Amino acid sequence: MAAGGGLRFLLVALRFLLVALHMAAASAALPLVVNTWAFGKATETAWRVLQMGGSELDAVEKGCAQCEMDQCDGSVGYGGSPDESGETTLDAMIMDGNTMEVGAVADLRRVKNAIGVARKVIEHTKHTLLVGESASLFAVRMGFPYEDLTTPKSLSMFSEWLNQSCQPNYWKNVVPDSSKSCGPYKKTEKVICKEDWISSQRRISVHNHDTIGMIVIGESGTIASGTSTNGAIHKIPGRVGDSPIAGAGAYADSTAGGAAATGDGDIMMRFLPSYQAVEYMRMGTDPTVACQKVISRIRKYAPKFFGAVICANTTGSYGAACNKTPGFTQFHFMVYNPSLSQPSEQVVDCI
Ligand code: SD4
Repeated sequence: MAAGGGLRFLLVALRFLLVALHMAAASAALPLVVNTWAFGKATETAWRVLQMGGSELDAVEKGCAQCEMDQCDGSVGYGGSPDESGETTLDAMIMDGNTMEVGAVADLRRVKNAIGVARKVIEHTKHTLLVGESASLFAVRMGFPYEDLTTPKSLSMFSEWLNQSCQPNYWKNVVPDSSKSCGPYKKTEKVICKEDWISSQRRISVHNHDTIGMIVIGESGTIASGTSTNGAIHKIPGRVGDSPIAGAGAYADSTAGGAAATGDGDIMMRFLPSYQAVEYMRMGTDPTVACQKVISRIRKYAPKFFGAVICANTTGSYGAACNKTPGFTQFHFMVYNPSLSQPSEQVVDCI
């Protein structure tokens, strides 16, 4: 009897060990594609690019471009997040974790393939970030067509907002009172400088999130990352968020790891969360914990900010974290690695 019990215990222990080994292998296999939200077609495209012999940068570019074409969640790419004048503008970046080169565009107008243009910034300039009309001119020189980014849907979002007295918006310390009426606004004499962190929750939330952030790690350990977004709905024209900023929207260093962020960029970019997460992983911190640490740091100042971060280290281990708020308790992200036969949607409970 006792010997039988011992054997059974041994078998159970062995099974646990096998499951644990399998899980370790599943979470640390290369190559790896991880991206924000349940944007599975983007994951699949990036994976296919790698399988066909493309580079990690190619995979990030084409994966994010898939979302730009599909208007993932109706909001990456054209036809989403109209600004205060009704125009859709795009932000994107791509980073090479071997050379630490970054190409980025911000406030890009009338060009759909923002991450494609960002890639051209790496390939054909010595700059890092091009913005606004001049970025569009650069895009045209690089062979991208001018296209209208407005759609019937973005027009109706814009007119709905106008009909709601331009609520919500991003102004403060102005007259007329921006919490009640549309502009044009003038500055008030009295300026209340304290940031209303709480109100940020109203502006970008789980209902209007926009960003694909992607990390790709090749078999050799080369890491690339990137983002593409149409930013914050009803933004003040000229507003640029975290997504095209290296270290904020995404970061990659083939000697440490990769990370990408999504959420309220006006708040998140002040903390360079992607850079910070990569630095935590460089010190040996597990990717999930690295993601959690950057979320906790931001939360000290902005308890109700909307945001999430994905992290992956050089071995192919990955994780994610998000800030728990009443409307946002779980974050969905996508993973593809050799232990999976298709893109896998994963969920993490927010902290
Ligand atoms: C921005 N971070 O422009 C982007 C928006 C976003 O999920 O990621 N929403 O602020």
